[in-house]
Amino acid sequence: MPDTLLAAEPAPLAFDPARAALVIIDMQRDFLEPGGFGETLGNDVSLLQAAVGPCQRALAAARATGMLVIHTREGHRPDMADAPPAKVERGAPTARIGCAGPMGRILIRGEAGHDIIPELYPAAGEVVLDKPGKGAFYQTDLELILKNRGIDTLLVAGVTTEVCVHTTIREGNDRGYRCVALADCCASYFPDFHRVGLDMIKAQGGIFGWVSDSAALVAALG
Ligand code: C5J
Repeated sequence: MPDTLLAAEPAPLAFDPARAALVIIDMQRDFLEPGGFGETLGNDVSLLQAAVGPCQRALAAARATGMLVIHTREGHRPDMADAPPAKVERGAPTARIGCAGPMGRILIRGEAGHDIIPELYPAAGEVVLDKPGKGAFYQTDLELILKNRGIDTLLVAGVTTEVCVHTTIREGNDRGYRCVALADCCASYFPDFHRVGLDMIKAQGGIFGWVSDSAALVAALG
């Protein structure tokens, strides 16, 4: 398929949709719904709802073109052997990782809270990637999956902008991928961090990549 032009900052990006993947980061109940990990840290989880509609539109466009779709989930094994004590013990949450909450054990694989929100539920055949850290490349087979599919461009959506989205874009950028943050498909508990996080990606001629949005993606793929 010929290159498609995506409106983006700091400059438009020509990409081949057949060599691109939509990577939706951690749109899990644990981050977006009351009673999950995000709320235990004292956050207003309703702030993340803004990204749901734009993510749905980006996901529909990606599915319509047959683009590779990857959903990630942050979380840990039930025995927590992969959960660093430094992560579990940090801060003063109302319930720590692994503790029982209204959606099951906090940030533990297989629990209701760990699952992806119904609005963005993975379709059959889409990749669901479990990750123990913030970045989607760390201790996962993401790089192998991308290599096997000949992917060179990552369109990144999800939560939270300055944490798991940013870490993944930094990891992808260092590995040679063209990384695009879809601004309205990302959200943060801290609106200022969302804005500045996006600014950091596109500054200095695109030091980590590009910033675009769901409408530009839909237009490019349409
Ligand atoms: C956080 C994430 N914020 N998915 N995780 O702890 O961004």
